[in-house]
Amino acid sequence: MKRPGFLYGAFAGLLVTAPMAALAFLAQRAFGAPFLPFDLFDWLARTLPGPVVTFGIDATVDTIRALNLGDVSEVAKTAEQALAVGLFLLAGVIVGAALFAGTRGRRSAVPAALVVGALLGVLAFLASFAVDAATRDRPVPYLSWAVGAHLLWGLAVGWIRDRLVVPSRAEQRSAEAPPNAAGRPDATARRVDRRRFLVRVGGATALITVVGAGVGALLRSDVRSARTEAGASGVPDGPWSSRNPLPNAGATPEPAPGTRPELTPVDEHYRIDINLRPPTVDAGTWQLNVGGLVDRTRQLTLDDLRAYPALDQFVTLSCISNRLGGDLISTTRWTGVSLQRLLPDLGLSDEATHLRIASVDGFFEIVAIETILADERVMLAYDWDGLPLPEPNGFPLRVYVPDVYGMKQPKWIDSIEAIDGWEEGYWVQRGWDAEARMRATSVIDTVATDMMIDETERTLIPVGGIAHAGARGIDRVELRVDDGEWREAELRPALSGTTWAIWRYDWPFEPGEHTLTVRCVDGSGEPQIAERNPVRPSGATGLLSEEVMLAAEEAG
Ligand SMILES: Nc1nc2c(c(=O)[nH]1)N[C@H]1C(S)=C(S)[C@@H](COP(=O)(O)O)O[C@H]1N2
Ligand SMILES: [Mo]
Repeated sequence: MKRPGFLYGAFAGLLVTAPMAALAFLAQRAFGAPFLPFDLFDWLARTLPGPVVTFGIDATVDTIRALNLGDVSEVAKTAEQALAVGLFLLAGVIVGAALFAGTRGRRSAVPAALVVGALLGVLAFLASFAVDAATRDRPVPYLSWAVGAHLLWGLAVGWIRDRLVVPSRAEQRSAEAPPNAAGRPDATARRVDRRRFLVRVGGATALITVVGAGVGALLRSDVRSARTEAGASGVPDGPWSSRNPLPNAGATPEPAPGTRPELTPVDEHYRIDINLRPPTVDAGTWQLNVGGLVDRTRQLTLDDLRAYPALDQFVTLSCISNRLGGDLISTTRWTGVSLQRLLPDLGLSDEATHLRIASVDGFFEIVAIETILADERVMLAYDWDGLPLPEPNGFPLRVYVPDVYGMKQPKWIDSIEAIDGWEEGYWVQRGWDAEARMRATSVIDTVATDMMIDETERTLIPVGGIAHAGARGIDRVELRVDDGEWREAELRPALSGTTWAIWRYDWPFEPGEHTLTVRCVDGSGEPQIAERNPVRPSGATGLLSEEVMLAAEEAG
């Protein structure tokens, strides 16, 4: 008997895995079922060694920047999602090939395929259970779902394999009934039949894939937006910034035309985390578990936390992976409860020196109690710009610690454990800076050649951008044209001591080609580091330059 080889198996794996992914996507959109390919990818991202993961992230970000694909955090998520689906298909191809190869001598591949399917189903469930809060919430239906889907996968692959078996001549001769009306076809005829069969199966699976993915994409995600709901019941009239002037409204200088918004619209705030889809947390059942070195464990609800005096502060958050001049930095207004205020009510024992703050996605960081006692701005935040945190940014609760990069600030937190020593946090374990203090950075957002200012003697080009140095503030921003002197820019008062400051320099330019370079000095008098360093392990350093070409007729 001639058995189809592993290449057929690879193809069968692809044919069956593609519609399975599409149907899983449909199930996610229709019922909010955890999406296997994403959960597996997220599990890999947590489990693989730090350098491998960081290499993957670097390669993605480099590609996005090199090809100029746009918003880094958004495009990177999409690229990772595509990669997750690609890897899922690849796994299907490999297991399909292995199944065909491993069942060579067997009459039927179905029993083996079912066993493999069941195993894969359980593995997929375990991966999902490890990374996805939705799976932990409803383990039984999702276990059945994962095992059922994989059993079907096995059944389909096994069936294809059995259908592709070509009987030998001797077997055909001894066969009691002719396989089809044409009499006794030889192996060549069966091979043609094989191809026809595969084309038919391929057509059917392609159809299921396209329809499943298409309907899934059209469906409005069933997962209700907790932010909208909480916002509807809690806060009346939309974002805080739509109802209030910024604290520095009317201050001078005005930002140069083309400077980024001083307050980032919340839906444009960058997003970085280890999840392909943000975890959805049910605000109704969510609680913050406080344990470890405490007199007794406590469960705090969102209402408990909102009952404390609210602390409002403008915050610029940046990712340690932000490249020089990159877009992984944003500013909004955070509201929450100061941890300093909350601490006495947590019943910490005397040995407690640190808090281990952990999230529903397995992310965690350690905050020293000393830091909390020294700075009332360390807080548990529940609102951004006057509305509950958006799901991608940590709904319902996240931590804020001034002066350190985003990797130190868990989102979606659900537990605080008092411990008696420092530990490495999630990204520190994976090779990033233990302190992760924000580097000073300054960026040219705009050289507004279309908004020149005509004076009697000369014409000025407004140049402007931002400078940021964690909670140290910005003392001075300077601009240099070509190899000239450093000239001081005007500084707009920042929204707070922890936000970026907008600077502006009205440049009395000369026509020609110029290089503009910007640098800053932070509030403690420390100049921005000019030496170039990559983002890993401690955040990017270096000065940014902008090339401009000004034709003679532009001079007034
Ligand atoms: N639970 C959780 N919190 C997290 C992360 C994460 O992966 N999981 N990523 C951190 C990183 S690296 C950054 S830069 C900030 C980004 O916050 P944002 O997405 O709201 O801008 O979240 C931090 N908090
Ligand atoms: Mo980050």
